[in-house]
Amino acid sequence: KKQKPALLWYTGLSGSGKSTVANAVDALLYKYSCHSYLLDGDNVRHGLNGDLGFSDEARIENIRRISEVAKLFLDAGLIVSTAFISPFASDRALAKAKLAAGEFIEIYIDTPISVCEQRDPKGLYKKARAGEIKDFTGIDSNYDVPAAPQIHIKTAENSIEQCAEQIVAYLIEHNFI
Ligand code: GGZ
Repeated sequence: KKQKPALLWYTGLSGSGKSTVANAVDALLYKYSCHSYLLDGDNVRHGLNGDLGFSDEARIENIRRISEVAKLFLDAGLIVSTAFISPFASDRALAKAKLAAGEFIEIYIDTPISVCEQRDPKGLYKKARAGEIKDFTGIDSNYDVPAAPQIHIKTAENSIEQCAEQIVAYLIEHNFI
């Protein structure tokens, strides 16, 4: 059975678990013999978008380029995942509008900021609270909570494996894989 191209658009706060869940989903997709690719900060913000910071304008351009690159991968037939905060609903809507109906799957990684801040794997929340980092999402930069995500993930209540299974179940149910 052939896979159908899809864009798994992860959105959520820093430390919410976007990359972790997306990597777990990608590992499952590999087991299902699917051809997939994951775009995240590691392979995009250091390369293609190395010139961009975290002002509103820079984030808008970050997401615009990511959505264009994702579209290219979709054209090649892949199941693409993007794991970026993507804080603005208007930019997520623009990404969705570039694709065919149903191809854009918004995945809200809904982790309370208190939990993200407790995890603080890179010490960024601490720095943001201390005023050493400005424009930090959830502190002094806005995050628009998705109004109607296709998939709603709670990492504080479920294991990574359960979260990944929930997403793969959606893909099976909607005949993407
Ligand atoms: C938010 C920041 C900031 C500021 C650096 N605000 O937890 P991380 O480290 O690995 O993920 C965050 C990442 C956010 O980059 P994105 O490309 O996903 O953001 S956006 O979609 O809004 O363009 C965090 C780190 O970069 N980081 N400064 N001020 N996150």
